[in-house]
Amino acid sequence: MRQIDLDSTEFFSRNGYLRLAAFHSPARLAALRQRLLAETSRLSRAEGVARTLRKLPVFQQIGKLSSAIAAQDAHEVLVTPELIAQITRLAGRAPSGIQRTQLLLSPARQGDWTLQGLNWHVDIAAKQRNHLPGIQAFFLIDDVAPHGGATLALAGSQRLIPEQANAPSPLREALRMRENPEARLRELGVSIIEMCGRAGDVFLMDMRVLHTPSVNASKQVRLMATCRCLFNS
Ligand SMILES: O=C(O)CCC(=O)C(=O)O
Repeated sequence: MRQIDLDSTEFFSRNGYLRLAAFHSPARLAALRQRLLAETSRLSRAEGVARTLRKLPVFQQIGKLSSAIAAQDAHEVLVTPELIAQITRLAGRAPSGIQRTQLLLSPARQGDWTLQGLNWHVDIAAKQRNHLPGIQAFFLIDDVAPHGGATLALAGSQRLIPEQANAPSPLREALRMRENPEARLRELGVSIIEMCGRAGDVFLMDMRVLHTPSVNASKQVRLMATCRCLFNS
């Protein structure tokens, strides 16, 4: 097993994420990947389902498709003791809770890729800005191309949480900009990363990091999954 070294720990604490390339082998993912491809293909050929999906806003399509397919085996395949050991090493302590793995599936050809109108959010409110509340793992079950619907994260945003929850956030203002939000984000010391790559890659993300679903502009269904590991304060 590859160890998380000091450089990785520092990278994670500065950027709020870490990519573990080829963490799972293709052989480990093969049966899950095949089943999800078969199920998503069957659903896209079922005229009623396909029509319902097309009528939904882009991000609701993800929830609808993901919940239409059972994911019992995904947790055992993806959330291995080795992964929990890596998360424990990164956080300096073991998670106090590990949620069940959820599928993140996007239909193919959702439209043009864009940074406009995305749903940037954090999943849990950090009680203390300096406390790591959890690490969320994102799994690539199949290859995901750039603009192929991978989760986007705002690397470094965990360092810029406003003191008051309702205080104006320069990050949110930058994300709403119509022209070149990325330049303004760079000035603020953060950058957008797209969790695309090869089947077997895993991204670990500090749960204070802003992230969002994105549009799948590719011809291939997006097969990802996620699991949240939480820490007591
Ligand atoms: O890639 C996606 O669909 C977004 C996932 C997400 O926002 C989450 O799991 O919290």
